Amino acid sequence: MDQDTIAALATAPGEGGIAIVRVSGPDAEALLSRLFAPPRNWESHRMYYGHIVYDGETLDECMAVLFRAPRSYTREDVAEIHLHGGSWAAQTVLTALYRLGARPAGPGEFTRRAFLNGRVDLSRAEAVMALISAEGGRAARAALRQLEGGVSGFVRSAQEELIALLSGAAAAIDYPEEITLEEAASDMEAGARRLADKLEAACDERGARIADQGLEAVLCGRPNVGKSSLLNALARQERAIVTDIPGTTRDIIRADVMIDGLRVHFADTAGLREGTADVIERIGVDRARQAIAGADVVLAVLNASLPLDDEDRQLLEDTKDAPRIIVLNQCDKEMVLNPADFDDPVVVSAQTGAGLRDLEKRVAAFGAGAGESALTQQRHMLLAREAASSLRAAADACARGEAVDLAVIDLQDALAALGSITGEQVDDKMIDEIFERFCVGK
Ligand SMILES: Nc1nc2c(ncn2[C@@H]2O[C@H](COP(=O)(O)OP(=O)(O)OP(=O)(O)O)[C@@H](O)[C@H]2O)c(=O)[nH]1
Ligand SMILES: [Mg+2]
Repeated sequence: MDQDTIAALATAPGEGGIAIVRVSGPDAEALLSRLFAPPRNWESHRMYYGHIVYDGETLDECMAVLFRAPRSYTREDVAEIHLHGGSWAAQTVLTALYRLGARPAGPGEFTRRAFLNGRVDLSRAEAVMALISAEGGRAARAALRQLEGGVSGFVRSAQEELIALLSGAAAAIDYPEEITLEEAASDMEAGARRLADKLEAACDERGARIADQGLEAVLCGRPNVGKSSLLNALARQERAIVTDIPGTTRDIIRADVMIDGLRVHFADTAGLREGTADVIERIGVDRARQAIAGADVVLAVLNASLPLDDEDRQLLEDTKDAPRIIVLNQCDKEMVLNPADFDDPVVVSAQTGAGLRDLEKRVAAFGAGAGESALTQQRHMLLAREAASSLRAAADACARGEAVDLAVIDLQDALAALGSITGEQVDDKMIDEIFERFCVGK
């Protein structure tokens, strides 16, 4: 256990209704008693009303609570002082605490203590950070599942399967009359491949990225079909300039929209046309093509009130293998294009808003399942893949008829990689790296 007592602002700095100062360590109760008036007989987990008084001066009116070890966030004695929001009161109280011997907490230090004192495993500690920084409902849900032990549970069951494989091998080595080495090798090969498949299936990098950072949706189409108008309608604000002059948009214009808990980054691009003499427009068209290549979903926009031209046909051809939604815009006008001629199009009007909700749902469907795989954090996926590749090496060794003991070494490597996910086997440097990504006060 760390012997010093740490303190920091636990709430976000800046204006707010309340600011919470958190203190953790052996002196938490003594420090709280020094500052809190009137004197109280602190009962654990109970809020008290009073004032913070230091050096004869009343710093703020407050509510305070003491969580006695081990029933606290860090498993140490923890005091929380709820002050009026705004940074002044909290800063003066923190200064007083530091003068009385508390040390300013480093980033993530409270959660680090929770981990070191065995209250949470590493994957849950990381979930706390993921939850704090979650940008949308989907990212938050993934973090919450992790916090509730989803990752730990998954890792534990994989470890159990691995241990079963290892004990099967041990049995074959120790009792050759009960099970032949060939049988043991073929069981181990099958088991190792099965578990490697399971670990790889649990990693969905694309889904994790989409849940965490959002979905890239790119609006493209020939000039004047209404891409910028659609962007503005989806963003519910005038982001892009709209005119009836073809070639209005040159730079990529972005707008972030939340659709059913999923963050979607819409990008409006320059109208695609060949042979324009305008240098700026040509650069814009190149950028548009790059954006299309990197999109999670491409919205190929057509003007439904005009017949298809060569540029439309080229766009449909160029995007046919991409994740794509065909959007027939300007349906408020007389329709010339027949929706039945297109592959599952969405018929909309940027002007009246008709069909926009359908379009949103179709876009969000490209993020379906994002963040719902068992593992969603880069570090965890990396280790799971490492374990899977050790398992495949073990399986290959068995298939080649090599000694079972050789495969056992690979299985042990896999076990070590899995252990690093929950922190059963981690070194100090890794712990430092993980907790340094936290903010102060957590
Ligand atoms: N009636 C009607 N007019 C629309 C609709 N969408 C766009 N327009 C009009 O079409 C013209 C072009 O719209 P923009 O949104 O600038 O088209 P764009 O595709 O961004 O064009 P570029 O930036 O030049 O590539 C403007 O005059 C819009 O008001 C629609 O759904 N219905
Ligand atoms: Mg435009």
